[in-house]
Amino acid sequence: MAEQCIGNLDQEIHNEEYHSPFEKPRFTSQNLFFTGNRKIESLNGTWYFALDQYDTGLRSGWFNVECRNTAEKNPYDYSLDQGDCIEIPSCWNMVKPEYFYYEGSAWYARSFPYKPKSPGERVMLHIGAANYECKVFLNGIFLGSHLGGSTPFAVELSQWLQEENWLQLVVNNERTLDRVPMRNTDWFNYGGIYRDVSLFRLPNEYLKDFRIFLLPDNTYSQIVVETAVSDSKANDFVIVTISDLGVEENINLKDGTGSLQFPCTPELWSPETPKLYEVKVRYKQDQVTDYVGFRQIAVKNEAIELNGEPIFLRGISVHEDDWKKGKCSSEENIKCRFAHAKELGCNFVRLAHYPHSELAPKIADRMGLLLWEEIPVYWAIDFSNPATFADAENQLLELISRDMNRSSVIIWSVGNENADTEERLHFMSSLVSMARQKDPTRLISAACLINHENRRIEDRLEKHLDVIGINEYYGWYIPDFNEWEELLSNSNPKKPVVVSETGAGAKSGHHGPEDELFTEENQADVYRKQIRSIDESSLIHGMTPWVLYDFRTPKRQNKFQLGFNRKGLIDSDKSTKKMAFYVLQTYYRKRLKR
Ligand code: GCB
Repeated sequence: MAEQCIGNLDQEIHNEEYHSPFEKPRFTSQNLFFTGNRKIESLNGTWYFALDQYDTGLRSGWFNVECRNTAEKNPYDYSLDQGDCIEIPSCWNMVKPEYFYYEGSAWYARSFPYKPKSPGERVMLHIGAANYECKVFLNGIFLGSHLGGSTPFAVELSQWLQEENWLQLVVNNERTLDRVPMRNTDWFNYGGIYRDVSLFRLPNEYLKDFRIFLLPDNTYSQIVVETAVSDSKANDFVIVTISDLGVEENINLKDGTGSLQFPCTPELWSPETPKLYEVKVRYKQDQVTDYVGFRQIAVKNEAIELNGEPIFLRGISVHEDDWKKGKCSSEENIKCRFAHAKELGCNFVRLAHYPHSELAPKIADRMGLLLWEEIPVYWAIDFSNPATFADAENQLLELISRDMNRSSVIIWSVGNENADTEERLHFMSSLVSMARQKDPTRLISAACLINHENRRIEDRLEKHLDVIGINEYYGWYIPDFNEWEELLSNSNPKKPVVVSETGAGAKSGHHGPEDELFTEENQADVYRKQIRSIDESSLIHGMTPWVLYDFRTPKRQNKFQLGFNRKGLIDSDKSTKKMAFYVLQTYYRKRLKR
């Protein structure tokens, strides 16, 4: 046994299949449970940390408990509880200058004590997000791994817990062709555990899933509840209480799941009246609370309707990016982001290009902002690879499961700017069908490319979508504005179109003539022209220009960019507004009155 610990055995250095024992089981949406507003025991804070560029840890067993005990005697290349440390949540790139461009594996380790508090309790580890793969080891045992850099996952620890425990998380953020996204993106590939790590103590039988929504039948008078409990044989009931609406209903379970529709006329949620109700759910010893708004979003007569009224989506796209903290977003950061959107006059925000923090939709629910949420099916991912599809589908399922009760979320987007091939059509239309089947309360979209050759809004995926997102950069990548106007008059998509991206780059403080690239004047001019044509077009029912803040991306290295995409309306300092900010603000204020 001790021999296995030695990191320089031939077998270990020559074995290129070293990773295969550490891939399965995979933690997927099936492992998630209903978190509601349950009590947590936070595992955030200081963890031991070791970069592991060559995957020596997996090759030579850095999880091996015996190695730790004999480390003094064996030439062992890892100290579990000595050496470097890191805070969770964080992106390692932002922690030390020498970690900035690191892409690869890193080992996180910490101990924690455990004492049961009630008989039969079950303990779940919940990780808000780790980019991109995360392998979990508890007390030297491999429990499984998760794929997907922006969605939460859960791992039941109960059966392996001891009085003192060592938890090791191995995170790998390599960019590979089969991942979602793949190697090439226009944002920075931050690595690490950048959302909360928590323990939840659940009773032996607990609520696994709980969804509550207004039935989208135009009557605004029926609430639907769907639930599932941990025991797939349960035939008892779950109780739902909404005191402010005088609701107390039993939902009968059959084989662990149950649903109920009952009459109820809540005050409707909207950006102007973001009314949330306290919803309490009880199942045996398990009690959970959620705060939920009730609204209906639909497409009617080629327009988007919120609660039966046509709505123009005055939006802005945002990345989860901070020049100091990377992808790590605190409640304060998100509130600041949304406050800027509100100041612009937005009623809508596109959370691009991957699921943002779970706090974002919770805050949007309270602040009254509609959201577009998206999975990173971005550019040329490997559409013909079934494993890539399984990964993308699971990311979407995890997102839906996480945010199902968030009234702010009105659109699921299944991807961004993917070439119109057979494989992509099959891949993305399958995602659309799955999302529709899982969630009847939201619209499905994707940010599509336009057909420049035919000068039309034209993409075979459109027929599967409720809302057609189009990314167009007339005035920037394509200088000829006439083509855009021709394209609009040429198109008749018979579905509402949202301009999911448009914009221009400008370095804040750089001024010059309107036709000089990267000046604030040029960016403002592009916005003026875009706004004029969008305003005049009856096809367009919303817009989310690109982008609220300048953001970090290795792709952009000219003298104005220096590692940042400069299409922000606000500088990466998150306070200096460019001229175009005010151009869009003026338009949105005018649009509000119509
Ligand atoms: C796009 C992409 C977005 C880029 C943007 C740009 O179309 O969807 O991720 O950052 O263009 O700035 O070129």
